[in-house]
Amino acid sequence: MARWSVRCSPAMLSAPWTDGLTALGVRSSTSMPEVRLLATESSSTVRPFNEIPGLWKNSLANLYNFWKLDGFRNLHRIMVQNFNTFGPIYREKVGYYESVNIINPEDAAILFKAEGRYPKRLKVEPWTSYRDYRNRKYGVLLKNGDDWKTNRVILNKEVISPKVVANFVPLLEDVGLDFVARVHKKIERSGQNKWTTDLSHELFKYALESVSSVLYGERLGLMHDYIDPDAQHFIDCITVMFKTTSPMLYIPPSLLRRLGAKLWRDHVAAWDGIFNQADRCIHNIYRQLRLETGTPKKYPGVLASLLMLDKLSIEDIKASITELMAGGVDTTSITLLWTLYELAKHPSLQEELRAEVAAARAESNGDMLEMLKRIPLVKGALKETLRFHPVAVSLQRYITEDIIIQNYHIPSGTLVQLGLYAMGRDPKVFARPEQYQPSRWLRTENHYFKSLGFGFGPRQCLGRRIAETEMQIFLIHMLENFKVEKQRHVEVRSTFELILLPEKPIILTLKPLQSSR
Ligand code: 2DC
Repeated sequence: MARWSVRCSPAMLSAPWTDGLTALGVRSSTSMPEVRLLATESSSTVRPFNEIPGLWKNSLANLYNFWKLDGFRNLHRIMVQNFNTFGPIYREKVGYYESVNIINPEDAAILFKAEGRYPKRLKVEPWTSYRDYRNRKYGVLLKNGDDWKTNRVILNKEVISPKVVANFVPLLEDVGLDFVARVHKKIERSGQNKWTTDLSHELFKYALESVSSVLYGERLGLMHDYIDPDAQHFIDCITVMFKTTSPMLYIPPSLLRRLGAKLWRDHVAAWDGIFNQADRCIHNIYRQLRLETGTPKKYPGVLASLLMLDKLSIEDIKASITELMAGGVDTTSITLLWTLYELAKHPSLQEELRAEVAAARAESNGDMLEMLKRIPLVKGALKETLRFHPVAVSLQRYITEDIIIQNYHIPSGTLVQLGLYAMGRDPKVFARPEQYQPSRWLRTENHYFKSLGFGFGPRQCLGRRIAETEMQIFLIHMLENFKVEKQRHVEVRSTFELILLPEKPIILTLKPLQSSR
């Protein structure tokens, strides 16, 4: 089978194939003569959509197989297996959803160039069903078309533009310092000069405290010993919400709702809990804002900024703020947990990162915003974590024009998925993928469409800058204060619960760097 890929314009599809070949020949004649050879041999006819390999003919049988393989929890590994069986492109139909799957960065580039003006990803049906059922508005995550664009453009300015990120830094730094103080206290109380624990609960609180402080400009107080039971309930609801979503990707929620199934009821209860907590936070800020007069002295948070800007309806603002709050807990905390786990496995890398942070601190007189510009290896570590342990198993788009990938014609309107987890572990894409090497993200290598942990383009993760800043600040503080260690080598795999997460608890030990404090 000829294996090559090249960027194609839609014109190449309708034009006589010689045009395509000329384009190819010109592009590759100097660097890759073998590509031209293959092209003349086999691409005189681009192969039709129906010839893409894969199991797409019997969707019910596939659903049954999927279920037998425990596919609801193994989606990522099944995708890897499918790429091994069928090659870099395959078609699939499981239950009611049909897609073309790809794995190469060059093909991802073709996909994202065909995403159109209103990029659309796979609809997470249980999430829209809940909102329809409870009569709540969709936030920017679930909106499409013009409505999506208008909201997204306004939100971008308040959430991911570099200008506002500077406002987040002092807020996030406070949370980071409180987290460190809390760990020191735990270590002291243990009487053993170390603290061994499953950090996930602490990280959930850190993440919720961080995202809330950015959104609301106010602290929830989750770094104390006593924590508000409502906040804990919110955290638990998010976990249940994700967990109950994945089976409903394949079994229509409308059906489960009519059957009164427990899965649907649990899902509704989880979202109810999430919305109630978010509503309370939003209401609180809204009331304060009406009492205040004049412009605030300090940065008031994303919500207050949006309300004062007065460009989106209050209902639209609430919907997107709720999504950011719900989306900003498990995603960052799990990424941080994986990162600490990798640092514990690689003590010398840990030292290297610590040295980078120390140098950055010295050079920037402790100014956090300046420090963040001087920690390329720490940033590389986060990219490396997202490569090996991505939050999202895949990125998807409904393409808005015909494209050619791996010499197959894919018609406009098709759902095309990039297997992000599979790509991150493919030795053809990343040399020695099993090794954790933050340095591979330094400028020496080619990163063309390889760093996709937050997606790509105008539909990429809206919370990206909050998440990145929050995680960088966390790592800086942790590296400056503690050594991370782990017990014997135990390999922890990922499990799919809509997002990918560790299949079992990760136990880590934190030791203070200066042992006599
Ligand atoms: C799950 O096959 C697997 O960022 C499906 O913070 C395809 C799919 C579609 C949308 C993806 C989802 C997967 C994983 C979780 C994602 C989601 C879009 C946004 C969401 C990637 C890959 C996430 C985690 C958001 C969640 C915010 C929400 C709680 C309001």
